[in-house]
This record gives sequence, C-alpha cells and structure tokens, in this order.
Amino acid sequence: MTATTPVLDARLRKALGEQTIELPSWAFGNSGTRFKVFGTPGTPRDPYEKIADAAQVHRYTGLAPRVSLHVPWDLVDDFSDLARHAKEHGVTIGMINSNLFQDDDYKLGSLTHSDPAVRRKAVAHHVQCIDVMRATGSKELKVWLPDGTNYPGQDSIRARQDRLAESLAEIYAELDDDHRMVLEYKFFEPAFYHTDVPDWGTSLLHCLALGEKANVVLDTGHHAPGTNIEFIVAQLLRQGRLGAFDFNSRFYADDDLMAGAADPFQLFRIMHEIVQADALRPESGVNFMLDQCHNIEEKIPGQIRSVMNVQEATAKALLVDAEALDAAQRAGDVLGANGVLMDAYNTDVRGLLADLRVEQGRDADPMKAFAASGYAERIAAERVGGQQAGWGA
Ligand code: PSV
Ligand code: MN
Ligand code: MN
Repeated sequence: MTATTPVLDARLRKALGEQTIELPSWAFGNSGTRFKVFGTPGTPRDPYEKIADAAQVHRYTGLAPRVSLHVPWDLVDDFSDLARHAKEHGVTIGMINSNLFQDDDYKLGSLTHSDPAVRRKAVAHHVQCIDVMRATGSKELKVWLPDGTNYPGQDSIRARQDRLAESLAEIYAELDDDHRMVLEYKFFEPAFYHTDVPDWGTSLLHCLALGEKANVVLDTGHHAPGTNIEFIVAQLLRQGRLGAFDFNSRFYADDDLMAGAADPFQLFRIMHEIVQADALRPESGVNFMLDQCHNIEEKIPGQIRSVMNVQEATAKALLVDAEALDAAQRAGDVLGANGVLMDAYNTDVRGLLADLRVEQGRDADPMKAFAASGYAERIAAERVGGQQAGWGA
C-alpha cells in the first residue's frame, strides 16, 4: 500500500471545524501521586487563573472553547462573575462536576449511605451544583460516585443500589428543562471490594430509570486492562445514551495521563465508532472532555498536546474509506476490511491539520506558538504559591 497525502476537502473542513473538546479546570493545578505533588512555576492560584490558562489552549488550537469546573475545588463568591471572566477570555463554562470524595461524612458512602442525613447532605451538594449551573450558564451536571465498600459483607450491595436510585432521582428532579445530568462509572478506587457504579451497564440502568436527561460518562481510564472500550462506545451510541467522555491515557489504573499518549490506536478506534455513528456533530449530545492531571509535564502544553492528539485521532477516523470498508465487510474480506481501517490509522494527518489551523488564522504549530508567546514565563514571574489541583481558592 502506498502512502497518500490526505487533502483538506470540504467534508473534513466542516467536520473538524465543528469539533470541540472541553478542558478540566483541575488539569491546570499542581497534581501528583500519593507520594509527592510537584509544584510547577506559574500554577494558577484560583479558578480565575485556571480559566485564563485554559483559554490559552483554545487560543492556539481553536478546539477547546469550554472549561469544566469541579465544586467545591473551584468555589468562588460570584459564579456569574467567573462566567463573565471566561467569556472575556473567549471561553465558556462547561460541565459542573460535583465532589463526593473529600468529606469525612462520606467515608462509608454518600448518595448510597445508610444514614438518610448523609444522603440528604450529598443530594444538597448537587442542588448547590445546579445553582452553579444556573449562575454560569452551564447545562450539564456531572456525577462521579466514589462510593463502594472494601470488604465483603461490609454493607448490602443491593440496599446501596436502592438508596442510590432514590438519591439520583431527587437530584434529577432539581434539574431545569434544558439541563442534563451525566453519570460516570469507574471499576475500582477509592473502594477496593465493590464499587456502586462500577461499569457502563450500572450507569445506564440508573440513567434509563431517571429519564432522557440522564446519560453515561465514559472515562477511558476507568476500565480493567484489555477492556474493549470502543465496543462500549458503540453500544451506548446505539441507545443514544453516551453523554460524555473523560479522555485520558492509562498504562496501569486510573493514570490520568495525556489522551492519546499511551494508546493512540485505541483513541482512533473510539473516534472511528463516533464517526460511524455521526456523533461528532455538536448536536449529537456527546461532550468530548478531557480528565487529566499533569504531574511532571507542563500543564498548558500538556493540554495542548492532548487536544491535538484527540484531533489527530478524529482526522484519521474521518479518513476511513467507509464505502470500501463496508464492501470488504459484506464480502467477508477480513484482511481487506482490516486493511482499510489501518490505512486510515497509518495516514499522517499532521500536515492536514496544520493547513486547517492556518486557514483558521492560527499558527500551524500550537506547541511552538505557545512556547514562543512568553505566557509561561509571564505567569511564572507573576504567580507565587499556585494551588494543588483539587483544592479550591
Ligand atoms: C474519578 O477518578 C474521576 O475520573 C472523576 O471524573 C473525578 O471528577 C475526577 O476523576 C477528579 O480528578
Ligand atoms: Mn473522570
Ligand atoms: Mn478518573
């Protein structure tokens, strides 16, 4: 097979031009492991500075117009002022993430806790998040549940599911008509024996019970090694229930490394399912978000690299010759079908994407352009005492 140079035609221009990737505010704070959190010069000191940094990613890629907040990590006195600040920087506020994992009361569970008072507190926290949505113009509430147990017999798995269903219904009832809620699953951690929302099936069952405004979040780092994630993507898309991605890479567990760094082929296979289902369009309702932490690498370039990796995987998926693939699949041509997919994956799309950026009036190379801008040096000089990711102002 001879390599061909891909051309930026009208179809690619439109599809790639419409793509957006949401950034997590916490990617801009310092983070690390339980062993050590390394500081980075210029780390944001508050949510305002996190948004200013996120806006840099959008400025150089044109791909990241929304910033997702985590409450209470990103607590401010006036959320409408934070939304105004975002707008001033050319971005908007995206999903509002609740936090059920840093309060002593939630040691044995939050929305699943056997004590109704603890459950009430956890539900009230989501009501607070919905108020933040109203103040910021955000339309999406994201719930990730750390609840689970560490030992067999510690609590009733079944009773916890019932309590969870009730708590989620109370939260759902608080949503406005134009709000959506997404429920994220994770197979283990912080709980080690059983997790209350461990997989897409459990998340989907709760969403189906709640109603049309509830959909599943797929965090690529939240599966057992070897899981066929693109199968889950295809299945949720068939049901119209894929609400969002949390993109990141993992080698071992929930590593939160840069998207497309560990396994670019997996990212391509995921985007191939998205393109096949025509779910790249903004109206598809799928929010393509990153959920990452940059422990040792610089944060803004780390985010730029990640969105570029998602864009490259998308461009390759758009290059799959759908007709040839369909013909080979129908003919039972195993090697031919696989060859069509691999041809697209093996295409170098970097030139095509550079052309797209130049057409959009941006620099062809976002990494170089950001490095040359002097922004990193400026914030390193201006900001003293930056925060750890995950700790509010
Ligand atoms: C949990 O591991 C998770 O993926 C959830 O999305 C949290 O909100 C996020 O990480 C916190 O970093
Ligand atoms: Mn996540
Ligand atoms: Mn995670």
